[in-house]
Order: sequence, then structure tokens, then C-alpha cells
Amino acid sequence: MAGKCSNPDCAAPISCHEGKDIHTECEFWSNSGVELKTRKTVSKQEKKADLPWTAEALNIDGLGGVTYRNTPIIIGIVGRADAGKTTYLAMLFTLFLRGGKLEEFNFCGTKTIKAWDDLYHKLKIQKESVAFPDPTPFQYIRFLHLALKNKKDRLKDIFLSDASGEVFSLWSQNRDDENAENARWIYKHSNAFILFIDCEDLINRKNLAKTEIIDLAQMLKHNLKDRPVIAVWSKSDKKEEVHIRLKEKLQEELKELFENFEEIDISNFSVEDPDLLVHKNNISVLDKVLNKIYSSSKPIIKLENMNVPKDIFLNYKSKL
Ligand SMILES: Nc1nc2c(ncn2[C@@H]2O[C@H](COP(=O)(O)OP(=O)(O)OP(=O)(O)O)[C@@H](O)[C@H]2O)c(=O)[nH]1
Ligand SMILES: [Mg+2]
Repeated sequence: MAGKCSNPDCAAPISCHEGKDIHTECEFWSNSGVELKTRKTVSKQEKKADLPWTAEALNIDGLGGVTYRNTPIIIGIVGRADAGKTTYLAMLFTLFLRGGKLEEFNFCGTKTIKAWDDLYHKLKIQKESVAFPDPTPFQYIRFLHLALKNKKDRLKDIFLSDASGEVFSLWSQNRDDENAENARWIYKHSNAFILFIDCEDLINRKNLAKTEIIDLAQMLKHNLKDRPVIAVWSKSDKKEEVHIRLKEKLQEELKELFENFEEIDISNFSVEDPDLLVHKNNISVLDKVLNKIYSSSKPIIKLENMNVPKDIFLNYKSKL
């Protein structure tokens, strides 16, 4: 059926910005001439504002194309190379597509549908094997967007970072490393962090792997303020093989570092269907982060001037 939404930000017919299951039932969806006129005007303004919407992942400059409408939440996904960060994003979206739901929010759209879709297609879950997304290139930083609505129907824009693990390793050794700019940006601007603990790495490199996680955790801690950190034990299908003392020691040290320490085990390999580690916990990670952010009494990042839409750096009044 021909037609287009009168909201230039809406991805309908792919997904309705207002969260309707059937986009034609949305008040903004219309074929009428009046609506078309309005639409033309708005899209001209959109062009003037130079905010093209490609549905690809956003880079740092592109964030302003969403932040003009809302104070966003940025979630920094932190961990060494190969820890499973990008796969987590792919799995999260795969679960949403299969009907997975957050506790307090409804999924109501995304500005980065193409990037999510690419991840979804790269994570091929077959019966006994899983094909994974490619490693994230070294100088690469991108953001995947979720528009969520809370129980009061308020729109929340969430960005999840996807950067190469190598930059976090460099940053954990020297926060001023010239090649760690992406890690510094994520650290400075995120409202919360997901810290990846790679179980496979703990099995293979044991204490060395643990030391690197603690180095990274200490760097997260140095100017954390009240931003939450959730520790995620990735590849937990192998967690049993991690030496028990190593697990306990790592857990103890992380508990000492972070107030109200929270952790969760995830995997992309299902042993049963449904599988707690895969089908529930991957979504629970985001639930935990959002619960912590929204239960915190102090907002961490505020937009200073809601009328200055484009420059996310100028707009932020960060507490850092
Ligand atoms: N055993 C096991 N292996 C996994 C799991 N998830 C991912 N892997 C393996 O971990 C590899 C790395 O995953 P990525 O998601 O690319 O890791 P990343 O943290 O994004 O890595 P960089 O982009 O290099 O920083 C995958 O190619 C898989 O081989 C899992 O649940 N269990
Ligand atoms: Mg990656």
C-alpha cells in the first residue's frame, strides 16, 4: 500500500515511531494531500537542518540528529577485544525481533534499523553452531539507537556504543594514550557502563586476563561519580571451566571497586529452549542498566539548552 508517515523521523512502514504494531493505525500515517503538504514542508526543514537519516549506525557527530528531541541516555559497552560486545548487541536485537520485552519499557523504534538488521543477519543462530559478527575495526566507534517508551508513554532515546576492544585495553594502561580517544569519549559521555568479562579469556589466560579486567575496572572507577556499572560475564556457557578461585577473586575485587555491584551471566549458545543465559539474561542486562539509571535520584547528563539542537557537546552539561 502506498503512503508515508507525516513524521519525517519515523521509519514506517519498517517500524512505527509511535510504537504501533500496525503502522496504518497511527495518527501520523496518512495518504492525504494535506498530510503530504505538511510532510513536504517538514522534510524541507529537515534538509535545511542537514540531518539526513540513513538508518545506519550513528557516529559521534550523528548523535545530534536524535538528541534534539530528547535528553538521550548513552550506555558505554566496555571490554577487551573479542569479549563479545558486538555479539551482545546482535543478540539483543535478535531477541527483540523474536518478541523479547524489557521490564519497564516498550520498544518503539530506532534510527539505526539498518545497522541492527545487519547485526541480526550476521549473528546466524543455527542448531548446533552460531556465526558471529566481524571484529570491530580498531579506530571504529558507532552508536546503535533504541527509542523506548516507559509506562507513562514518555519517549526515551538510548544509544549503545560499539567500539573496538583494543582501544579500551590501551586506555586501561594509559588514559591519555593517543590511540584511545574512542574509549575516552565513551567514558566521558556515557550515563552507565556495561563491563564485559570474557569467560573464555579467563580460562585461557587466567590471572593475566583477570588483571586486565581489574585494570579496566579501575580506570572506569577513577572518575565514575554515580554512574552505574553492570559486570557482564560473557561466554558464560564456559563459565564452569573458569577456575573457581579466579572467579571468586575477580568478583571480590570488583565488589570492592563498585558500590552496589551487579553482575549477570550471558551467552549466545543455547543449551535448552528457552535458555536463561541466552534468551532472558541478554535482555536483563539492559533492564538492569536502565533500572539503575532511572532509579538514580541525580540525573547525570542534562541538556543545557533544549533549543540548541545539533551540537551534542555544547548541549551537554556533564558532571565530569
Ligand atoms: N563460547 C562463546 N563464544 C562466544 C560467545 N559470543 C561470542 N563468542 C566468540 O567471541 C568472538 C568475539 O565476539 P565479538 O562480539 O566480535 O567481540 P567484541 O567484544 O565485539 O570484539 P572487538 O570488536 O574486537 O572488540 C566471536 O566471534 C565468537 O567466536 C558466546 O556466547 N559463547
Ligand atoms: Mg566488536
